[in-house]
Amino acid sequence: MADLRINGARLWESLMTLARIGETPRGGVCRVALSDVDREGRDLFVRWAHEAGCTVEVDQMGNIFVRRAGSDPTLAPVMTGSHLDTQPTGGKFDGAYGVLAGLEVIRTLNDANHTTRRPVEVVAWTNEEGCRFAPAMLASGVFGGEFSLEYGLTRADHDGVTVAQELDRIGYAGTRPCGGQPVHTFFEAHIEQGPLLEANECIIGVVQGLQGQRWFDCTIEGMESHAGTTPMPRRRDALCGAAQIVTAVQQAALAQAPHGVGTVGDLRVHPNSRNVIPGRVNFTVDLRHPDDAALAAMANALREAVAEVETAMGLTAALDEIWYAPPTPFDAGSVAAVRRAAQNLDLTHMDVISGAGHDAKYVANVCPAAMIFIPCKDGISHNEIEDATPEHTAAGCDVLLHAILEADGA
Ligand code: HGY
Ligand code: MN
Ligand code: MN
Repeated sequence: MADLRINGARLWESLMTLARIGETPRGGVCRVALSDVDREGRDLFVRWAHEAGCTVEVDQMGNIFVRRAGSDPTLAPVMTGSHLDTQPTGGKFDGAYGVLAGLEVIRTLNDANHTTRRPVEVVAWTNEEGCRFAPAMLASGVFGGEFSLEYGLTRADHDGVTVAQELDRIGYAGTRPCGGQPVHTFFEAHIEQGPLLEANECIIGVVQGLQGQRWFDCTIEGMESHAGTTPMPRRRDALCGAAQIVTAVQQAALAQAPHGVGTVGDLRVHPNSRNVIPGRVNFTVDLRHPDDAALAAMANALREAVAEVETAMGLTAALDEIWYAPPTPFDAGSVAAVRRAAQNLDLTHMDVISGAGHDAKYVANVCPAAMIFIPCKDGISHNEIEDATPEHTAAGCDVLLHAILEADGA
């Protein structure tokens, strides 16, 4: 089996076919979680799974489990997978690569007529991105026991529509319990979404773990009034207050250079009229750092900035920390299996820490887990121009294949 290789052309073709579902005019993909387009992508994956002779189960959070039987059904499966949902201006590879690389491993094992001892499962996790329903990695989080099922199902989007309602609507409200099943090992293949592999001319990232992140929702209340008649000293301008906090987020991250990052990605102004002083602003804050203490310092700096704006500008602020995900190291044995596979395949590789969150983070709560990164062009992701190469997608999938085969033999 050491000489077994996946079919890179078939994998690339599958990636390009899936990318047509939700494709955007700029060549990206918009398959926001539990939308009709997400359902179309799910349906395609399920069809391909059946064509590959697999069984398919859907759990209570809509996670899709594709299983290829092994010789001993009593053994816990070796699992892989990622997510099919994307950002609104997402790319062809974020998430989709890990799901279709898993499917390609199954197709390759079928071609080789190889029966593994353990079942091999490929999972498409619901709502990894967290852009429609916060927090991110919601459904893998329920599977990994980080969040309750009730919490997961009741997360609502900006229109108040819940995960449960959307799972029902698109026909993916499964009956399989979410979590509680044994998993031997979980491997996730993903584009790096950053610049390190390209900068170091490496094809494979051996992911040591994920950095920590804290998400906040912030509401600033001021006073709507006339843009023309209200003198500046009498204003309580919620957007001016929010603007100071946005700058404070940037300063908090820069103060923890080079690894600290801080982002305000979603900001809504009320009433959003050009000649009304904004009375309310709602926005999100995403803070991340590989070191927990530095991350806590960034969060404290944010809280201080919010308090200052309240006092100085006569505004009312509510800062709600909705999610804390500490830095997570992966299982050393599984990380070593990824490294061995890259070495045996003679692929350039380097150790990396993931700047992005991934489903492997929460699956690691219940079993040994590790990740395989491949480069993406200029390190760009969460952007419609996200790009990768057929060579790299194939190489990462070969590493996934051999890491799975090693785990199967373990
Ligand atoms: O935000 C992230 O890191 C991931 O894309 N959910
Ligand atoms: Mn992703
Ligand atoms: Mn993403």
